[in-house]
Amino acid sequence: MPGSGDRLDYFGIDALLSDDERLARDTIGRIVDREVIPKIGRAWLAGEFPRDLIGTLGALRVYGANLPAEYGCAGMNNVAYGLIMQELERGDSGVRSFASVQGGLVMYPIYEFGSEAQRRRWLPAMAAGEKVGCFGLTEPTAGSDPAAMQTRARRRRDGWAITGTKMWITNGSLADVALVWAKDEQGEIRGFLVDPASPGFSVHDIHTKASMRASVTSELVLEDVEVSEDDALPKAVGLGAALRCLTQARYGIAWGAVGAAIACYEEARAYARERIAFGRPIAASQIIQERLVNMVTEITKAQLLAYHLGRHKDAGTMRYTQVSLAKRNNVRAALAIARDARSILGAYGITLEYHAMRHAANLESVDTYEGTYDVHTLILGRDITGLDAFGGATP
Ligand code: TGC
Ligand code: FAD
Repeated sequence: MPGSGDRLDYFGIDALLSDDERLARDTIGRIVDREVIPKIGRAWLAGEFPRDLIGTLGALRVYGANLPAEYGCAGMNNVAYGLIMQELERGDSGVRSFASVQGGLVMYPIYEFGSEAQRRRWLPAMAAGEKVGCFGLTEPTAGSDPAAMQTRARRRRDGWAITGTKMWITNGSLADVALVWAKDEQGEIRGFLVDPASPGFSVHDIHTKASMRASVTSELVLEDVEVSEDDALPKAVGLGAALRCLTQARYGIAWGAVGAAIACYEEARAYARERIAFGRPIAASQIIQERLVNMVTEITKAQLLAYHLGRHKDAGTMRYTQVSLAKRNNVRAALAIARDARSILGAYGITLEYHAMRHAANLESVDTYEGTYDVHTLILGRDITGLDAFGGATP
């Protein structure tokens, strides 16, 4: 019966995939089953990113898997890439986040906005997991509105000097290269590849998170950090360049959320079939069945959105507003499913032996980062009405 097996696929999306797409999904799925799921609860509790995964996933060319093979990447299509993100987030949002930032937010801009020398220098090493990147756009006082950033890049004789603070930066203290966005003296936003070992650069990890605990999140402080002209991304000029990177990461999140939701649904279904209350499995009660059916319905809708979005991306017809719709819907749906799965598990659901609570806590971050639910509402509202509701008034 569709949907009763190990992996939920109620509408038979598997049959729409090519052999290569299935292979990518199943290869990474097996790694996640073996290397992530049995260990991640402990890492999450300890507040540690499982660093041994960096090389494992690099060897499988997970990072920037949709970038060309000539730069050492896997050269996969975007549906295969999305399925990989789905599998990683079935394990943990922090693991998917590591790969999203590495591939979508650092390798993609180097490929898209970088010089040939920058591509050759960074992409093969990052694809292999030998070098790690982070992406610094958000600041302590500018998140949803990155145009309000305070970080400044001043021209020097042979390069630039950057001063400012970036906040909530995934992979911050793991990074060998930080892509930092700053405004030049004309107010134009530019992207720079900054060496974290540079004088004036410091990184401070954030340890008080109750979400995304198996992920490194940091503050980056830059005090007059010198960056040579060779490390400025020549085509990363204007806010639109930074926003195009976000589109890549948001695309992966739309798929990743499906993975987290499937993990929670499968756990809740299995538990409900075993758990006896009032002399019968709780899954025999109408209320529990309705909740499981609602999960299957929302996951199926999210799967179809992600799949169709991926086909659009491969055809070159994807619009960034469609990515907003999929990210907004799929993450909010996954969050609701994770919370509901947690409650079906009763008291056991609050522990890290089960996965629903960890996913629910992580998804709070996913709902906020890469554009909050509200920001995507306003992006879509602007698209369908032609009117901008973001504001602009001075408080
Ligand atoms: P706006 O006028 O909307 O845009 C300026 C230009 O950029 C174009 N554009 C986009 N292009 C591609 N993709 C997108 N997503 C784009 N969004 C906008 C736009 O068409 C325009 O082009 P042009 O030619 O007309 O100049 O600029 P705005 O200042 O009004 O921006 C508004 C807003 C809210 C949409 C935008 O700033 C935004 O998306 N804010 C949310 C910020 C955000 O998502 N930050 C994420 C930081 S990174 C992160 O969270 C990583 S988490 C780890 C992980 O990913 O796993
Ligand atoms: P704010 O922008 O201050 O928003 C606060 C609230 O106000 C939200 O509910 C928002 O929806 C609402 N709001 C804002 N504007 C409006 C409006 N016009 N109308 C209605 N409501 C509005 N950033 C990076 O650059 N790189 C990273 O690697 C990165 N990793 C992250 C990892 C984690 C775990 C987290 C939690 C965040 C990360 N971020 C990163 C930052 C993230 O992108 C921002 O948190 C996000 O963009 C929201 O910004 P903010 O937190 O400043 O919230």
